[in-house]
Amino acid sequence: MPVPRVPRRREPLQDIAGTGRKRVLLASPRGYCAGVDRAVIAVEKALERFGAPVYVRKQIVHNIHVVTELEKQGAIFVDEVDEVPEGAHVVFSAHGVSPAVVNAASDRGLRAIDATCPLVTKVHREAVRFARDDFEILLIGHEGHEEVEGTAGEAPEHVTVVNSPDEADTIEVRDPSKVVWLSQTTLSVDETMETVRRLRARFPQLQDPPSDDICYATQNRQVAIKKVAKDADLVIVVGSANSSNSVRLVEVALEHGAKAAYRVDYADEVEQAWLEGVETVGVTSGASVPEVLVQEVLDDLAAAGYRDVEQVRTAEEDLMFSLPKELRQDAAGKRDDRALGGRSRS
Ligand code: 2E7
Ligand code: F3S
Repeated sequence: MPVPRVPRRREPLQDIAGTGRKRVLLASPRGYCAGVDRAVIAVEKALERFGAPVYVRKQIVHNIHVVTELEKQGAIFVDEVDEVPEGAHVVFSAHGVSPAVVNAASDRGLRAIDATCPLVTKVHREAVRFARDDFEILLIGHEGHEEVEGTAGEAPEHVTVVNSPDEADTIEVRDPSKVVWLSQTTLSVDETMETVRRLRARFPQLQDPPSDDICYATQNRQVAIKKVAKDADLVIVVGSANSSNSVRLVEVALEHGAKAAYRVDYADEVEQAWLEGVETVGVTSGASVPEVLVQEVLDDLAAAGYRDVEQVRTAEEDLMFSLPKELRQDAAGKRDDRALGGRSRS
């Protein structure tokens, strides 16, 4: 059973007089991307269709609130498919899985529902194709992150993970005339370009991916927070500690002018001391964060005198994905082709 959460701060934030014009700049786009919307709905649909429990391999998305809410509805999160009873339904998380995991689930007779984001599947296909053409793939990303494990697992013999720009200076390749870079979807765009620059300085024949691997949602949220950060004394990013794209938003804010930036899971983690002397608070959220959590931060900020909220919109998002194919038929056997996504519109 999920453990109830103990509030961090019991006292409401105080409206301290003496600060100048208090305001909030609210970044847009923020929050749910199309891949997260689809993955969360996939778990809900699976529960509705097959009944509880439905097993989910890893966190469906990296957000503690989403996971806790789905647990309440009957989802059971496991680390590996060998923890799932034979014959049960298992959902693969939005971050994707390697073929080894797909095979292990099938060997166990599990009924798998693949909620891998289609934009991750695209990167998997690129990895398979370049490996087939005998390229060495330099996968820029964070070792140990589920997405990187899944993508690397498509062609383990061909993939070398490059964790940082500094690693680009030291990695070795077999044949410098046959190298390509691919990347995790949720990296900092600027840092990734720096890694590529340093790789290309060493391997001039390095090939680029056929299209951007850093996804539209990651890029849009970074562009929006850059615009907010240049005018912000403080930036608050709502998102969980293991959410790569949320953590990147804190870093990008600090690199683009925010005087301070913090990540919180919940509004009650915002500390009174952070607001000392602060006129402008920037607010955003990662791609796995439900909007209700942002609203709670805005409510607490309003109590502290930050009632003037201005949206800073740098893009419109309307991408939608259809449900995983295993869920596209309704209980009566009729096709359910409903497109999903776009909840991050605000
Ligand atoms: C899937 C993918 O769940 P997240 O916080 O994941 P990250 O990768 O940022 O830790 O965000 C949504 C998401 C992003 N990328 C889901 Cl591959
Ligand atoms: Fe997919 Fe990008 Fe979201 S890879 S899950 S659209 S952050």
